[in-house]
Amino acid sequence: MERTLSEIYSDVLLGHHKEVSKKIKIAIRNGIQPLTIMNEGMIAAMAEVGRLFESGEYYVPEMLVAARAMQAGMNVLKPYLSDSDTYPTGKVAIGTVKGDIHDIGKNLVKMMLEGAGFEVFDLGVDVDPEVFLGSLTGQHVDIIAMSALITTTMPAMRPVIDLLEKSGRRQEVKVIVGGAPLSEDYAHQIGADGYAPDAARAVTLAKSLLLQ
Ligand code: B1M
Repeated sequence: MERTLSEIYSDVLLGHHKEVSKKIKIAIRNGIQPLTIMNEGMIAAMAEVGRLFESGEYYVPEMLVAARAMQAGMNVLKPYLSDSDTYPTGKVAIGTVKGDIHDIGKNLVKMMLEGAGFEVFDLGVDVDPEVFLGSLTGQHVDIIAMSALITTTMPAMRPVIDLLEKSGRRQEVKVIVGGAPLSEDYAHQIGADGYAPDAARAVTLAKSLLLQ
């Protein structure tokens, strides 16, 4: 089991997307839990990609091929990440904030929410505050979910909440935030309804907010 996981880890790190897909299928056949594959094989590899980038051993192209391998693996894992406990289905509009094009974490949150029975509208990356607000038009949305991966794009979350307030629509929707540089405290400061450190806890948070 550990060998397959470490091969998945290395293949994500090196951006071998076909190998990643192949080995994930083998891991699933061998009974390794999808969340173990995701956390120990794939997310751990992306953390190492970040470390290598910081230390100057990786550049943007290496990050990009690793991201492509990660995305290929996520597509294989998607059907296995569903949750049988799907009682409070709701609607979520999710996006990565203005100025930020990182979407792997956002896509993972989306996949896990869908697996838990939520209907998710994906607004994409580099999303303007007006587009978050616009997602409420013509449909009922329970939760707006924002992701940010860079310290300089975190401040793009507050304008979305301010715009919801100015337009008089803040009370009709919950706002949740997440992404590596975020914290519970930051979420509180900007007036969000909740923060989740990872995709699994984003699902728990979304479910709990629907019950409020
Ligand atoms: Co960039 N990048 N990147 N990058 N990148 C980081 C974020 C960085 C930390 C790398 C580093 O220096 N160590 C750094 C930011 C530093 C900072 O904050 N100051 C950085 C930088 C600097 C940049 C550029 C500026 C580089 C450049 O051009 N010089 C540039 C910025 C572009 C832009 O957005 N304007 C850039 C570009 C890129 C690529 C395009 C090459 C690529 C992204 C490809 C893509 O997303 N399609 C990329 C990548 C791959 C990374 C790292 C290596 C990996 C990110 C990732 O996908 N992780 C990243 C380093 C790192 O994270 N260690 C890095 C895996 C993913 C599953 O985790 O997204 O954290 P994450 O999601 C987690 C949680 O955060 C949480 O759930 C997920 C886990 O379950 N979560 C939520 C996320 N969103 C959530 C929302 C929620 C709840 C939970 O509720 C709504």
